[in-house]
Amino acid sequence: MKFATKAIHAGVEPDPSTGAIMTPIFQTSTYVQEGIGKHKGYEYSRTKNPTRTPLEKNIAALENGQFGLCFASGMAATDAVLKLLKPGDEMVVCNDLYGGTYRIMTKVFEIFGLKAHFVDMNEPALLEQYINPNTKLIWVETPTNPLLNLIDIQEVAKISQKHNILLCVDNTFATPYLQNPLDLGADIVMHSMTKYLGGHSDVVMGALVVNQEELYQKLAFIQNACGAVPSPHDCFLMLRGIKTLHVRMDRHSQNGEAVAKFLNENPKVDKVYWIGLPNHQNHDIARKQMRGFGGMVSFTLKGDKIEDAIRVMESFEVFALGESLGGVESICTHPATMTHGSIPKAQREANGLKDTLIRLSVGIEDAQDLIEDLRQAIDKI
Ligand code: P1T
Repeated sequence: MKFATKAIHAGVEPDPSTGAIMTPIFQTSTYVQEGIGKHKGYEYSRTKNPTRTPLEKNIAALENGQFGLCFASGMAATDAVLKLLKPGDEMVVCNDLYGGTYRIMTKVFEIFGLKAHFVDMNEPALLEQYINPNTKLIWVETPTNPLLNLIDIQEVAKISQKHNILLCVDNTFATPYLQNPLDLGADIVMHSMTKYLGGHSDVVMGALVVNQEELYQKLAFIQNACGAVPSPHDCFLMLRGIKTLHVRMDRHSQNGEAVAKFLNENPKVDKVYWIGLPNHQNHDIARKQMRGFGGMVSFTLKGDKIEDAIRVMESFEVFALGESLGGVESICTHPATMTHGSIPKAQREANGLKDTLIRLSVGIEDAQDLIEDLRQAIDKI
């Protein structure tokens, strides 16, 4: 099956008791058993729920994987991956990444004895120097949040396989429509489904997809033992959102291109970060491992004054100011104070993330309206 057909049908069957084409919301915590050990595959909804099961099959199919697991948030999915490790283990992590991922690794799991090395993965060969016998996980986010760096998944996978280390790729920005990390050698794909997969800014959810049965069993154990599972209602909303993922992503990419080109030619704009621009430092990697460029665009203004950046962000009429991304509506975020505030300023700046950076999640409104909104906001400075 091709992607668009999988997005709508994979894992989803008409309800056998009624023929309902949409998966029912099985709002139940438990299931009546006919006798001890005699049940229809469902015992308790933390372990399994019939609205969640089709969704887990669907996200697995979209990632060309065997097994999917859904969690109450993207962070809960990340938490489950980190719980595969034990005290004394180390991980090598890309240095530009979602602030919450940095925070859980440093502020939560460091206390339990895990050590994270945050490194620039532009040159994958260089990450080998951080690998030692305790290294158990390589964590890659690509494209990265918020600087839209690209990491060559195949090159990193060669290193992870050589050293027998798990490779987890956070595929939130790309979505399975634009990139499939398992096909490129990753062991685990992680998603914040809150973003493009849900697509309507109304659900918080995460997912993991794997191919190896043993790894799936370990993660399914953690999912059930720790219990950060999504509600049946949220699973229904997520299944509904995913049905239009391919259509939305095409429009996000088109609008992303229009916005990036406008910003690139605006005399008051300094640097534009969009992976589809031929002058993007890793544009060749985008062409190699992705099928499109998406709608995430970051930029800085000439003169690099924080008051100018704030003026622009507060002047938008169509772009909403807030956290999150990937919804149908355009959102503008100030990473330094919002999504990446938990990364110390010195470290943020060492990674190239300035306090003046503006991040746009370009929605699927009319592209001309978005450009006019950017023009009037930038004209205010
Ligand atoms: O918010 P949650 O569903 O828990 O997902 C966390 C997460 C993980 N990975 C990436 C790349 C992310 O961008 C996020 C969440 N990010 C935002 C809320 C944001 O505005 O960047």
